[in-house]
Amino acid sequence: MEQAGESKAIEAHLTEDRVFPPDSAFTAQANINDPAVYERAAADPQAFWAEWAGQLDWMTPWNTVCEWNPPHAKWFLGGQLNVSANCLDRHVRTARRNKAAIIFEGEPGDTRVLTYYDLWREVNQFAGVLKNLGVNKGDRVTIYLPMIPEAAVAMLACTRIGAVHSVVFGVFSSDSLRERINDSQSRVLITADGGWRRGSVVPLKAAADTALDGGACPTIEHVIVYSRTSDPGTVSMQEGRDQWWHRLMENAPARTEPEPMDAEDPLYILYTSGSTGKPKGILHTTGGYLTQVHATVKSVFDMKDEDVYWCTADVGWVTGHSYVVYGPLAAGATVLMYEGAPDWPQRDRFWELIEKYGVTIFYTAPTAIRAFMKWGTEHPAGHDLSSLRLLGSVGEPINPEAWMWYQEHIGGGRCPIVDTWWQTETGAILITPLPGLTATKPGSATRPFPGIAADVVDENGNSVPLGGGGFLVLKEPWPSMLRTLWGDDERYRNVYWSKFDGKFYFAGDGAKRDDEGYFWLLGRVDDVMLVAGHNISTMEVESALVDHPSCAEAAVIGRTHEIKGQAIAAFVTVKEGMGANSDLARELKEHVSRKLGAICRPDDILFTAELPKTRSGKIMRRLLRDIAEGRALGDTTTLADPNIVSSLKDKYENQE
Ligand code: 6R9
Repeated sequence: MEQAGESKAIEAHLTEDRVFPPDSAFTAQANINDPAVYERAAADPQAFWAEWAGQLDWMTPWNTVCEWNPPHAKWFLGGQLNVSANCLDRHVRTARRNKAAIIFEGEPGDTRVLTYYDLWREVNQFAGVLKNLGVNKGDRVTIYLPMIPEAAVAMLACTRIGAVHSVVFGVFSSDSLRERINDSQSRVLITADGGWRRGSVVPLKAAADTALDGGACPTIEHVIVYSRTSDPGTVSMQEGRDQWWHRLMENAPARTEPEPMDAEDPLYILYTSGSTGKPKGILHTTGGYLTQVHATVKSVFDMKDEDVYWCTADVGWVTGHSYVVYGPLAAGATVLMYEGAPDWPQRDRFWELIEKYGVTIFYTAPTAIRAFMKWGTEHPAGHDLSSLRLLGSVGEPINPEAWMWYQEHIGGGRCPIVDTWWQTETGAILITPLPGLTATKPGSATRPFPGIAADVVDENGNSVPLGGGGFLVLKEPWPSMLRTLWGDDERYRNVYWSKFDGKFYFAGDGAKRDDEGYFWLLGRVDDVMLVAGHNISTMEVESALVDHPSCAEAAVIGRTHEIKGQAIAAFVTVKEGMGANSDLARELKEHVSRKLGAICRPDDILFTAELPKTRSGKIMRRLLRDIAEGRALGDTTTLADPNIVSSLKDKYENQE
């Protein structure tokens, strides 16, 4: 989101009456089961957050909970702590010492279990490696690794010595890597020879070499290479610059003491792509961030010592930072980490893993759920998923149809679903059910987490009455919020704070609230369509399409129309074995019309085998708009598969 959309109010068309009250047995055992938590937190949010912060290990206590000079917040001022000490040392002093911290399964089927003590030992040593290479507190380190335990080791080792990490998603190109290294001015790059994806090697070291070629990243002094996929003898290493991880570890000290960090010291930078311009370096700091990721893991995922928790996100995404590494490890949880693709070697790999490790909590994205729906129910049905007790969703609005499928075919009708709304910028979950308290409705992220002041407002910043739609804003600071954009505070103010004159944080999303105050996320406001004077959310039309038994996934956009202003165009993938033809197209248009009203009826339906998505699985409607308007395609660097848009472009142009 670079500028905010123009819409006045987003109309709500979709109705959803199904309600699932919390199960009394679940509530009885839940970490949070006193409904008064909402009022208590609303009455004194600072006291609420201070209570959670008090559950961490502090080296020096804070003296001020929150200092708010809009748009800059500081939390737990005066306090000092270390993130790796909170994720490791305090557990190693207890019976968790020998508990599995990370259960790893590589795509080829290799497995490793690291206990808290193992992870503590590795992090101590690797922190020593970084120190020996001259990395100091405040220095930046770029991490470009596959989804392997060393990614967590590298991140935690940085936090141990106070270095600021910038993780770059392992499948990003050399250009993206170079841009991110140079923006953060990293001194060290940590990478691997490669990682496994669908049976092939993703050549990370080769991509890193291209990024660094010819002195293109002048700040990089050292490259550390982990050997994952090949014989070290076959990898090209640059003398004086590149060193093997395993060699460095041989000479590392056994212990590296955790550095006391101020609560507001930078913890990490994570780049997200803006729709225009260079990527934004989201900056998170130490004390508030750890407080909120820990609080949400305990409250939203109901994390217990007995759980086996699996979040399928890559560490290169914020979900991997907050809910694979920092939140769960701060809570002393057992985390399953899987390297590869869900359909390798077969489409049941995820269900096989859940059965194999007895996973109890499973957190994934709607895009994955829709892929599972498309592949058919026989894959989960072939496995015993009875260990599961809680399911989560994140990344996009989840269509009611996908929600129902998830509940029935994965959760066995028994598991609460937490649909969690948040962003790279928010650091942690902000809108979500609490599984022991909240009655859920398919497609709604339900209510703000206790202590979070979310609202839906109109163009003038006035709160929209219940039942209406508008812009999602945050009216008070929260501990894990971004502090600024790395090196560009002015852009931070412009992007997030300018729409409502510095008063509210504007998330860039549209939302409506129902009569009970439940939040229904409607997607990015930049995607909202204006059809004959009506503001229609792409998300609602997509949900109506996915509700049809033949439709697997849909992406909807507005294209220019002489009379209506915009006409609705839908790109649709169908389920396995369904015929994509003009009869179905007609039927789908009718179906949407019946569900949402004639105003929402798509003018065009184009069938396609795949939709263009970012690497974190979000549909890129901006590119579909370019296709439909016959424009040159905008920035495609964050696409998972750039071939999809070019073939769609051909298809679109030839149908007309
Ligand atoms: C965590 C993450 C943030 C954007 C956000 C919104 C969308 C995420 C959602 C959701 C509806 C949910 N989003 N979770 N929309 N319901 N449960 O995804 O961070 O990659 O920064 O994306 O994703 O549009 O603004 P990030």
